[in-house]
Amino acid sequence: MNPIIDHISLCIERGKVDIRSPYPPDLKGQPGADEWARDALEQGLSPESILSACNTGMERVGAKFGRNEVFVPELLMAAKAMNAVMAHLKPHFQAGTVKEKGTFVLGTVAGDLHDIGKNLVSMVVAGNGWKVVDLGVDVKPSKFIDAIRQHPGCIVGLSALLTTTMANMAKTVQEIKGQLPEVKVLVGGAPLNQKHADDMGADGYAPDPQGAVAFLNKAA
Ligand code: B12
Repeated sequence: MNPIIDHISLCIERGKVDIRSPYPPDLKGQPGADEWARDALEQGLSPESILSACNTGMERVGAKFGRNEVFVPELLMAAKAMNAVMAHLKPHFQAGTVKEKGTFVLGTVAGDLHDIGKNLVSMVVAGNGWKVVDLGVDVKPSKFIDAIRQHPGCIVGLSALLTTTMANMAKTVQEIKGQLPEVKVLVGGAPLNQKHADDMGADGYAPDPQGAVAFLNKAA
């Protein structure tokens, strides 16, 4: 495996954003996620392999968090490092946009502040020819409904990363379906599976951005 991939995973896991970042102290003065991502692309590594390296880093820091070995500040630094990589990847995922196929209204549900996965879905879906209306994080059902009314014919995507906010996701699906039954709703996020989606009354579940694109292209 290319050593740059390991560097990227490590920078995400340790929250090393760029060479100027003094955090973490033992990596001070060394290149960070920003520089390694740029080098990786210059060396011809694929955006997908770089993204996969980021996910490895995120999984590792998430597992450490689960074992109480690191805390929220470390997760925030990991997120910041991942955002530095995503800034390099964005043009690659958005390349090749042709005529818009439709509108995808996307957001992280109420109570949930995780947006890295949602942002990836947004980038890849936009890169596949869809207009994305990103409502951000902590989005209440009423805000989704307002956006749907502003974009007739849209398809909706909901993201949740916490088992606790899955209940808010279910409520959001129910409120959308109650008021606008014709609107198709796709759900995703690490704690979810197809059964959760079915139980919530969603039209689809996808584990990743590629699955979201497949759902949208089929639903369009
Ligand atoms: C970074 C992070 C944070 C950052 C988020 C920063 C940000 N801007 O997003 C911060 C520090 C804010 C944070 C806070 C918290 N976090 Co946190 N966090 C993480 C961490 C480490 C990584 C998440 C991530 O970005 N993964 C990488 C992305 C690319 O993956 P993803 O989000 O799963 O998205 C992919 C798929 O799920 C899918 N997808 C996502 N959304 C959608 C939507 C659609 C429509 C589709 C189709 C697909 C899809 O596609 C994406 C790309 O493949 C995870 C651990 C982990 N390994 O996941 C914990 C984790 C999610 N957090 C956790 C917890 C507990 C918290 C806190 C409660 C901690 C606390 N005590 O305060 C708070 C909650 C804050 C809140 N109200 O939301 C737990 C959740 C446990 C649970 N199951 O409920 C985890 C699992 C850590 C753990 N091991 O315990 N966190």
